[in-house]
Amino acid sequence: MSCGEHRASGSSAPAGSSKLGTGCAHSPLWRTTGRASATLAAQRGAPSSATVDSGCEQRPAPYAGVVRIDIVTIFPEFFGVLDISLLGKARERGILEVNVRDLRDFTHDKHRTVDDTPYGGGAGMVMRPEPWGEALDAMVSPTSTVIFPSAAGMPFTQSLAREFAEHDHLIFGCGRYEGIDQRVVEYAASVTSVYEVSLGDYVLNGGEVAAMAMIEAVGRLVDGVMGNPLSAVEESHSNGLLEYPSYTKPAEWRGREVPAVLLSGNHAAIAEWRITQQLARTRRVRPDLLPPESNANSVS
Ligand code: JDK
Repeated sequence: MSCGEHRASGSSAPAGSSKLGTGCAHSPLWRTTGRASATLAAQRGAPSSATVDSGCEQRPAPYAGVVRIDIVTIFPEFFGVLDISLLGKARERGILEVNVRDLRDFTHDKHRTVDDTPYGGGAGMVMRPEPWGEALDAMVSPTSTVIFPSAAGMPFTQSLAREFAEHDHLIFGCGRYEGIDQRVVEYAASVTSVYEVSLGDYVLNGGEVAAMAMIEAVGRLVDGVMGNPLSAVEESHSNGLLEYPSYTKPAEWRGREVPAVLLSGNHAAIAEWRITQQLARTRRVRPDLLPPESNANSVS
C-alpha cells in the first residue's frame, strides 16, 4: 500500500470526486487580519509531534494530530453548539481548534453587504465574491483544505470524513442565499485543494448545518487520536453494513424481551446473530450498500 492511498496529497483528487486541482500557491498565504470573530476554541501549544508524519507504517494511519478548522459564515452564532457537542475533550487536549469567522468582517461598505443579484437573472441573491476572496486570503495556505458545502457537491461519506481528519487545516465556506459566486471556488482551487461537498440530496437554507454535520463527523475521528483508539476500533468493526440493533437492561421491558441469544453468553452465536441482523436490515432499507448480485432477488 502506498502512502498516497491514505494520506491526502495536495494535488491529486480522489477518483470520481469533484475536488478541484491545486494550482500554484503564490498568492497571499498566512496573511492574517485582525478581524477574527467568535473564537470557539483557541487552543494553542499542542505538541507538534502530534502531527504524525509517517502515516504508512500501520494500517489505519489517519487521525494524525491537531486539526485546525476555520468556518466562514454570516451566522457565526450558529456554531455555538459546537462547544457542547464536539469540542469538549478534543479542545481540552488541544488537538482540535475551531475558529468561526464572520464573512461580513471582510466587507468594506457601510451595510456590510455580502449578496447581490444574479447575472443571467433568476430568483434570489448570490454571494458576492469580494468578501470571500478577502476571507480566504486571510486564512488559507497551500496546506489548507477548503470545503464548500453545496447541494451540488460530491456526497459526504465516512470515508471523506476520514480523509478530512488527516488534514491539518480545514476551512468551511458556508454560503447562504442561492450560493456563492462560482469564481470563489475556482480561486480557492488555484491556491489549495477544494471540495464541494453535499450532505445529502435535499436542499438546506445554507451551508452551516452541512458544515456542522461534517465537523462533527470529522471531529470524532480526530478525537480518537488520543487515549482510546476510537478510530482503529471503529474501522475494524465497520463492515460496510448498517448497524445491528442494540439493547440494554432490563431484559424485559413493557412486555418486550431482549433477543435471547444476547443473554446466552455464547459469543460466536452473538456475533453471527449480529451479522444476520445487519444483513437483513441492510437488504431492507439500504440494498444499494450490498453488492449488485445480492439484489437480484430483492423485488419484494
Ligand atoms: C450551501 C445556500 C441554499 C437554496 C438553488 C437548489 C435546485 C436551485 C442554494 N446537502 C446540501 N443541501 N443544501 C446544501 C446547501 C444549500 C445552500 C448553500 C449548501 C448555500 N444554500 C440554496 C437553493 C438553491 N436551488 C436546488 C434548484 C441553492 C447542501
